[in-house]
Amino acid sequence: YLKAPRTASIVGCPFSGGQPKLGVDKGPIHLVEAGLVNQLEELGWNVKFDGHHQFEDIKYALSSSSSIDPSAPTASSAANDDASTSNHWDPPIGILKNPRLVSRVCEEVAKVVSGHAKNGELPVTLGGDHSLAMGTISGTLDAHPEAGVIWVDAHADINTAATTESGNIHGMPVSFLMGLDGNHQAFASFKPGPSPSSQTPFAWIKPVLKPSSIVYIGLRDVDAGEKKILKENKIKAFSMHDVDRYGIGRVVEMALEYLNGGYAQGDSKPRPIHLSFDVDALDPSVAPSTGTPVRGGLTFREGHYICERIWETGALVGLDIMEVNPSLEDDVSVKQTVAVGCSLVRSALGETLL
Ligand code: 5AB
Ligand code: MN
Ligand code: MN
Ligand code: MN
Repeated sequence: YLKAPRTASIVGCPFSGGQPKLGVDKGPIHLVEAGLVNQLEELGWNVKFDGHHQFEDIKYALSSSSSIDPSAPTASSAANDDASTSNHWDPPIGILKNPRLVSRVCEEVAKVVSGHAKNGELPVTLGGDHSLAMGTISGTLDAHPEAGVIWVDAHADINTAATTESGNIHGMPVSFLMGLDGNHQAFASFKPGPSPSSQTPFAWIKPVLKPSSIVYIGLRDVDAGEKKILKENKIKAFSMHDVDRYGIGRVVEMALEYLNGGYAQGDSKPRPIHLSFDVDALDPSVAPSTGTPVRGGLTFREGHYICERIWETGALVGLDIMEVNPSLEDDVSVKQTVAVGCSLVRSALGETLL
């Protein structure tokens, strides 16, 4: 299995603002320090990596242009392990935490990913929390408007501002990408101003993801409001129950057939695929160091099989590895989770096929 030599661009995103636990911003640093760049080069890839993205300038621009009263009450300011503790320049909107920061960071990521993709490179984004997928998928769809998304996760990440109970935006990216109603209402009364901090968050996101253009694999912890959204929008989802029932082989075939159904008929070229992989899709015994682990997940092989099979289609145009948190669990667990993150990337980039 030898594909033409290609360039992979590593987009390191040390970002944790979409959820409350510190440490997930260290995920990309650990993945790179574990040797990911060399590993991909050994697979024959030309790898571009010019350091992790620093979102400090975004924070600076937001804070220094803030027109928000610093004395205004903010959300939680209690626990110091709470990365969602809000900044005076980014108070919650409804219960959404860090909305301006998450929005601006994802906007930046969208530009970077789109740029690489339009350059014919394969963007590999290392998170960071899964709110970043608003950026990566916006970027992929900007370069490949016809792409479909395979979202591998324990969670559906499709809460809207109207359904979220946590206010953590890493549980919401899909709803923003689809432009679901529950978000419009939340921002309808927002009065945008001229400074970066006073613009309406997420207004830059084009609702480019059609409900029929995404398939989930691995779901097992879906909120009631999310279940309703999945049903109403007829979104294709393979839960862990389906993985048990059909086996991972048939599940991935069904997912690919679904995305390719009606696509480019008469053309043998498969539909481009963006794979967004949240490591909490894997069982916590396989990937323990992640912020929202849920029992009963994918085995090591099931997770890797998904990556291998998607590589085999030759249609992969974007990859995310999200939610590795090296601050959670013991050293052995961290090493294991980081190693799994690296091997998922290698599998998606062709390692395991002979
Ligand atoms: B992850 C939950 N549905 O909205 C919420 O890790 C969890 O990116 C979201 O999949 C998990 O807060 C987000 C309860
Ligand atoms: Mn998840
Ligand atoms: Mn997720
Ligand atoms: Mn998680």
